[in-house]
Amino acid sequence: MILNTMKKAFLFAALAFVGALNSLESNAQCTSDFDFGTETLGVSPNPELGEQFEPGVVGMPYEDVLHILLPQYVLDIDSTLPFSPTTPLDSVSLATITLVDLSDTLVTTTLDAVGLGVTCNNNGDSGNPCSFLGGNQYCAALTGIPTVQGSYRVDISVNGWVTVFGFPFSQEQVFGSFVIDLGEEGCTDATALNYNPAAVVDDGSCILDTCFGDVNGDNSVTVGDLLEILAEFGCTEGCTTDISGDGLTTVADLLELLSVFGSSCA
Ligand SMILES: [Ca+2]
Ligand SMILES: [Ca+2]
Repeated sequence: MILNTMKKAFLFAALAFVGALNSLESNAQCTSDFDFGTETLGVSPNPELGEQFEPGVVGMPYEDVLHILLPQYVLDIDSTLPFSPTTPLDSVSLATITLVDLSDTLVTTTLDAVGLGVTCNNNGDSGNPCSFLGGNQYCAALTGIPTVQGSYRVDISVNGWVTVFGFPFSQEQVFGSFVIDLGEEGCTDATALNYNPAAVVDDGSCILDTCFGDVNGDNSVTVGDLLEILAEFGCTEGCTTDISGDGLTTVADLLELLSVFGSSCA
């Protein structure tokens, strides 16, 4: 009896586990819902518009989606190709994705090696989910948990297929202008005092060098600032030259100013 209950509990646990796996899979599935407007060919993010994959934080779940709109005709991709204007683009399939380490471009790695993977969704249009048909919009989800820090160029190699005089003909093309940064959460402002070069996602912790003593904003502490303080000397409310932080403009501010007099800030 007890054994039977245990068996049932085990079965239930196993089913729940399989269910969890399935739901994980469906979470990774993207939806081809990007608005390309009137374009016949497009990609998002689009490196030509300065767009890139979202940066990833090591140890934190990552997800970004690549949207692709394929044209109906081959010449819409490359008008110099020796095809007629009505030659249809049969399909484009993903061949390989290689990561090139931007700190040493001789070093390459794989998505898998940095903790990421690709899940294509071709809306069920063909057996290979990473095979996309011409004239349609598709997507591929980039998901995982980054395991290493680094800045990588994402070289996406695809095979484009056309049928010429009844023969399938393929051409490989590499898209190498995507970049993905993997690192930490921290201060990403290079001018901040606590700038973290490994930070790829800003967590709002940046402490900016506000150029102490510079009340007239010219990035140096000079007689100009001294005159500003003297002009507001004795101020007790809403003082713009209160550098000591006590709410007043007094001799304390003059002394603070003199302690950094002559300094300049970057
Ligand atoms: Ca100044
Ligand atoms: Ca003061």
